[in-house]
Parts: sequence; structure tokens; C-alpha cells
Amino acid sequence: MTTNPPARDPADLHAELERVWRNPTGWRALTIVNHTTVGLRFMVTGFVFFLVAGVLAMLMRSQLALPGQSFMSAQAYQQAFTAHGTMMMFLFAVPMVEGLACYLIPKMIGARDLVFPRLGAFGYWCYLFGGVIFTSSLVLGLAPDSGWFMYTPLSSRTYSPGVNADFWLIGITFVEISSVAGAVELLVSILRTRAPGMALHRMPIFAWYILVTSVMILVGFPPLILGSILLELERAAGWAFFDVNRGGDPLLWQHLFWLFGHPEVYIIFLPAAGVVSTLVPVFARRPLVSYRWTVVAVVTTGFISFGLWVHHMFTVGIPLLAMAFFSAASMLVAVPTGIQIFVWLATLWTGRPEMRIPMLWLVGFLVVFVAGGLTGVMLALVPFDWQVHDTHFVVAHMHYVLVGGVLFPLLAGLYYWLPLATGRMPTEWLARWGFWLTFIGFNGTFLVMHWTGLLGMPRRIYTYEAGLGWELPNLVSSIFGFVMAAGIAMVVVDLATHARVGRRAPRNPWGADTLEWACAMPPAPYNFASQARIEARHPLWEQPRLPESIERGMHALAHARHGRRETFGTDPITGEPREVIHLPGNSWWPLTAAAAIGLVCIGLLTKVHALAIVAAIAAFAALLRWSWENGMHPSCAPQDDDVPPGLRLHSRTFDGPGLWGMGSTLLADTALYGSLVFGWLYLWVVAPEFEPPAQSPVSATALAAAAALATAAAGSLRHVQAHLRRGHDGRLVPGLVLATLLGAAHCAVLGWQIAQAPLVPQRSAHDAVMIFMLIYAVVHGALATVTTALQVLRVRHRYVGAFAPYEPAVLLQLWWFSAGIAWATALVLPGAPLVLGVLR
Ligand code: HEM
Ligand SMILES: [Cu+2]
Repeated sequence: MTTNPPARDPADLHAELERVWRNPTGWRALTIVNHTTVGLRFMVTGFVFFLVAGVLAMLMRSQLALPGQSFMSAQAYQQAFTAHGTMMMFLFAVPMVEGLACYLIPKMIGARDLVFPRLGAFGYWCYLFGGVIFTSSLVLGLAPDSGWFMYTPLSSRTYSPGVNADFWLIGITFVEISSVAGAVELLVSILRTRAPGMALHRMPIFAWYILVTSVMILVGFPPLILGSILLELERAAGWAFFDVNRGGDPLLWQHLFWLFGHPEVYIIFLPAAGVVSTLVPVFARRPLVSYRWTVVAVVTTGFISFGLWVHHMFTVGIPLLAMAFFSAASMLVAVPTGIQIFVWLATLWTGRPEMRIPMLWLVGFLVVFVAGGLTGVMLALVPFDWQVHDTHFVVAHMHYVLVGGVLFPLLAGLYYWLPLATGRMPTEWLARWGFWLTFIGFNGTFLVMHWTGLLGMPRRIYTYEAGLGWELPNLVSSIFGFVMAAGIAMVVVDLATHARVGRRAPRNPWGADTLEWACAMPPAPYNFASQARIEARHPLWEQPRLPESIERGMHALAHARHGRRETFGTDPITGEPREVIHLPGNSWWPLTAAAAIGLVCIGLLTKVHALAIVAAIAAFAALLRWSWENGMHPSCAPQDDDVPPGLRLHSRTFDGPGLWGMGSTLLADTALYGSLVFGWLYLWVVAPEFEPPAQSPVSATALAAAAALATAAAGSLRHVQAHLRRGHDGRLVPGLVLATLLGAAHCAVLGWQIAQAPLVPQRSAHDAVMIFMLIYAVVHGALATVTTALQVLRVRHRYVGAFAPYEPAVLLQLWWFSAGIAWATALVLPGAPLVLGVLR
């Protein structure tokens, strides 16, 4: 397939591809789904949020510069640090790394776009709207003020009666949807659309980091999404989850939060480390010292980081043995991180490093991050943690890790990939001043803060008395804070002006090894005019002429057949081509759906519930309408099968990207359900006032019957699929109709259970969790039922059939999952009294 097709005029080829892939202008630019544009939008927006959060930091440092100042009120200070932390973590760090990955991953793995372009665009709009909703709370003076982790009961209605906390819960949950969407898309793209021949062991190292990060997001974010939904239900509707008097437990929030929060630190650190592992070899002019050990370290970090959440809770009263365990585990995570640092140092040591601009930031990163790691090991010692808990020592440590570990590598990356994005080089003197001011300013600010902390200055106090010895370090810290701000300002000026004044960049200006530098500078929306076979880990080092041959269309898919956007679907392990994937083009639906969800949020915040309900219906309709333009819909697929020999279109197979997309979404869903079950068991065993009724209020028989119906629906769909596999579609409609009816019956039984069980969620945590679990099951059943009913219509339209058997396989996964949930619910809800009643 990758043998050279008959020569054609490259100009023709580019014109043809340009016609199909072109990004519209004017208002229609809002419909763009191309990953290059979406990735840039993510990064620019993330950078703006970074600057806003930075201004808040400067305000705080101004307030703390001298003792006894009243430049900010206590309340304003609390809002400022909460908003600063929240924005840095959720609106800057995560979207920035996801945006960078969106922009780079297809180019690095030799694909033409991400595999679900519309999902990427949707993610961006969710992020933008969620971020704007959250930021508006600052403008309105209604920002949350209980810290970026929103501990209950501080964030409960009793202590935070205004809408402040709701802004956090609603805005940030909206942003989380975007992160999960991005993770699904990146995971599937990396696994399924690598260039022909790019086996796992030849994958660029950055793709490994993003692969692991995506899985971590899929498993790590759902607990927080769940926690936010529960807390919002408690605040808005009075349901009981975290209220001790009604059988809840505020510590449940802390568990859910840190179940997310600890991996979160690695979720933003790993991609940043991925940037380091990509850049270090380029500037050292040699391959990474051990690709294999790096991969092992990255994967292990992903695993260990989930076992660590409890170390944030050492001071809340955890059994001693558990403390010992988590303390040890916290130190264990230093091992894979140490391996990576060793690999970087060894690579630099054995290479001939060049001190160009990105390399400066890398050195800054190494120095600062290692220092932050050392104080981290100190904090992992339980007795030391007791000592400095909640002082400025912790603030200093945290910033060494976050600024050193995330901001510095990201800036290295920005400078490195800048010429690719704009075709121009940064301005040398501005860039160097920017680095040195930031580096010196940063260390001056935070090194001193360790000292302030050891002197006992607690974090989160808005002012302090003179005479405690805290004046000098605070003043020094604030002055250096402004030095750092000046450095960042230089960087901003450079980024903003270089596209005009910068020197034109030669192709591959840093002498890199990875494929993104085979794109035009700036890249065309289709990245590659033809798709080359990749047989080396460092393609541009081993085949320096590759960019020209790609551009001249000498490799596969050198055309825009049927006028569609296409890319290879390849084997997840070997990278051998399996199908040709047709990607959807520009669309209004992502924006429409995200805007409707944004209206739901606004309706909830302003308590205009009618608006929320109408908008929710609109959002659901928009999502369904969006899903309609898929597979064999004329806007997506041609009616004929003109593909290279040996391959098929993805809609003609049983194994297209949608199947993988559904699978990874369900992984996130499983994590959500798992946290829910964890919460339920946790309350049973730990919550002091948890009072279960003597007898379970739900009927085990009814729940089992509902589960059996869901299983039967899945069975019917499986039957349909078995027929399709043999090439028959005669049973298609009856099978789908049967599954729809069974699904409807399943929902009806669950609905009846909810209606008749004597459950009052406002009365007790027991009832609240139970109702929530039942609703969770019924929502999944309903979604599966509605989409199955739509399949019947799609068969009528001839979008599904023996010739295009792809969609029922996707639905089947959803059905198995719903059935699994239904069985788990039938087991856990009536079963808990039997088992746990004895334990209590
Ligand atoms: C640009 C330089 C920065 C300065 C001068 C700065 C300064 C501060 C200050 C003064 C606080 C409040 C400490 C307290 O009173 O408890 C704070 C908190 C925090 N900062 Fe920064 N910061 C900076 C950058 C960052 C970055 C890049 C991140 C993350 C990527 C970050 C994440 C946080 C977090 C999570 C908190 C805790 C907020 C909370 O307690 O709710 N900061 N920062
Ligand atoms: Cu942690």
C-alpha cells in the first residue's frame, strides 16, 4: 500500500487536498474541527487563563508584602487564592497539555487529524464556556472562597450559602467534560491511527506519555465529576451526602477529591515530562539513553499515582497502619520519576547539548523540579508533615513542583514548537531575558517562602502582625514575584510579536527526529500530502529526505478520494494498516451542543430551572442530531468502496474508531460507577451517623428483573451482530426493535422502583445514595434504548446493513455496560444490608 502510486503533479495534489480540508473563514470559522486549529485555540485560551491567574497571584503577593495591610479584604484574598489555584490547575494546566497534545499527536504519529475531530471541537467549547462561567464569578465578586479543593463542610450550604461554590462545582465540572472528551480522543487516536509500520516500540516518546495520561484522565477525573455532582445536589436540592447529621460524611468528599487530585498532579506533570523527553535528545543530539526504561517509568508512574491519594489526608485522622502504607507508597513514586531524571541527565551527559532557548527552560526545569522533589520527600515523612502542614512551606513546595514541573517544560515546548506553528523564530534577546527574569524571580519568590513556612506562617491568611519575623521574607518574596511577572511579560511580548518580526525559520530548525517537522511550516490542515511508512523510531534522523517525498505525494493516500478527509486506521500494536478512516468535516453541532450545556449551567446557577430543563433537552437533541451524521450518512461516507487493495472503509468493518471511542468512554463511566459504589460502602462502614433502615426499601427481585431485561436487550443485539458477521441483515430490524422494547421495559421497571420505594433523599444519606444509583442505572438504560431505536431509523435510511455493519457493535458495548450496571445495582443495593449490617 505504501509503494509509490503513479506520479502526479504535487501542485494538483495539494490543491485537491486543500479543497477537502480547508478551514472556513468568517463566522463559519466556528465550525472548524481540525486538530491544528482546535489545539491552538486550546493553548491560546489556556495561556489567557494563566495570565489571569497570574494577576491574581500578584495581587496576593502585594497584599502579603507588608504586615497589617488592608489592600485586600480577608474575603477578597480567599476568593483570590481559590480562583488562582482553580484556574491554574483546571483552566491552565490540564487544557494546556491537552491542547498541546491535540496539536501535536497526529503530526507526530503521522496521521492527518485526530480520530474524532468533532469531539475535539466540542471539548474546546465546553472548556471555553466552563472557564468563562467560572471566571465571571470573579468579576461578579462571587468567586468561591474555600480553597481549590472545596472541602466540605466549608463548601456546604451551611458555611457557603451564596452561589460562590456553585460556580466552582458547575463551571469546573463542565470543563472536566472537556478533559474527558480530549482523553478519549487522544487515547483512540494514538492506538488506532499511527502511520503504517509505526509499531508501539517505534512510537515517539511523547505519544507514550500522552497515552498514559489519557488513561489516567479517564480513570482519575470521574471521581471528581461524581463528587461535584453529589455536592451540587446537596447544595441545590438538599440531598444528603456529606452532612454528618443525616448520615453522610464530609470525609467522603476528601476521598473523592484526592482520588482525583493526586493523579491530577501526575496528569499535568507527565505530558510536561513528555516534552522534556522529546526535547532533551534533540538538543543533546543523540537518542534518549533508554527509551525502554522511560516507557516503563511512565507506565509505572501512572499506576502508582492512584494509590497515593490518602497522603493528602495524613492530618485528618487515618489509622496508623494506613498512614504508614501511604507514606511508603508516596516515596515509591519517587523511583520512576528518578529513573526519568537519570535518563535525561545521562542523555545530556553523553550528548553534545546546545544551549538554545528551549534548552534554557529545560535546565531551569531540572533545577527547580529536583528541588521540589526533595521537599516533597520531606513532606511524605508523616512527622514532618505534621510540623509544616498548612504553612507556607507547603505552598513553596507545591509551586516548585507545579511551576518547575509544568510551567517550565511547557514554555520549553512552546518555544520549541513555535517555528512549526508560525514559520518564524523567536526573538533571541527577548526570549533570553524572559527566561532569566522568570527563573530568578521564581526562585526568589518561592525559595524564601520555605523559610516563611518554617517560621510558622500559615497559608491562606490574608495578613499578619508585625514582629513575628515574617516581614522580611514576605517583602523579598513579593519583590521577586514581580521580577517573575516581568519575565513572563517578556515571553508574552515575544510570542505576540515574533510572527511579524521573527526571522523566517528554516525547515526543521532544531534538527529534530520526529514527524511533526515533516509538515509544512505552518502546517496544512491535512498535515501530510501522503502517508509514509515509518520503520524507525527517529524517522527524520534516519530518512532526512522524508519530508520532500511526503510532500510530493510519493506515499500512500496521496489524493482526496471521494472528496473525503481520510487517514489510515492501523493496528494498535504493530501499526499495520487495517482500514481507511473517513473523518467528518466541519460542523456546527459541537458548538451548538456545548452552548446548550452552557445554558443548562447558567440556568442552574441562576436557579431558573425552566431554562435548565429546556436547555438540557436542547443539548440532548443536538447530541443526537450530531450522532446522526456518522458512518454511512452522505455527509460522512461515499457510496462506493474505492480504497487501496487489502483495506476497507471503517464503516464497512466491525472495528472502527467508534468502537474504541465507546470503549474508552465506558472506562471513564466505570470509574464513575466504581467511585459511587465506593462512596456507598464507605458511608455504610465509616459514616458515624449512617442509619440504614431495618429492611432494604428496594426489591431485590424487581432489580434483578430489570437487569435481566437489560441483559436480554444486549443478547438481542448480539444476535443481530452475529448475523451481520455472516453477511445477513434480514434479522436486523426485528432484532433492533426487540432490543428497544426490552430496553424500554428495563427502564420502566427501574422507574417503578424509584417511584414506589419510600426513599427521601433529603432525609438521609442512605436514601440519597440509593436514589442516585437507581437514577444512574435508568439513565444508562434510557440512553441505550433511545440510540437503539434510532438504529432502526438508520437501517431505514440505509446507513446500517450488511454493507455497513459497524454501528450495532458500538451499541452492543453500551448495552453490555448498562446490563452490568443493572446487575451491580441489583447486587449492591439490597445486598449491602446483609453483608455490611453484620460488619457495623
Ligand atoms: C506565577 C507565579 C505564581 C505566584 C507568585 C503564585 C502565588 C501563589 C500564592 C501567593 C498563593 C496563596 C498561598 C496562600 O495564601 O495559601 C498560591 C496558591 C496556589 N497556587 Fe500559585 N502562584 C504562582 C503560580 C502558580 C502556578 C503556575 C500554579 C499551577 C500550575 C499554581 C497553583 C497554585 C495552587 C494550586 C494554589 C493553592 C490555592 C488554594 O490553596 O486553594 N500557582 N499561589
Ligand atoms: Cu498527592
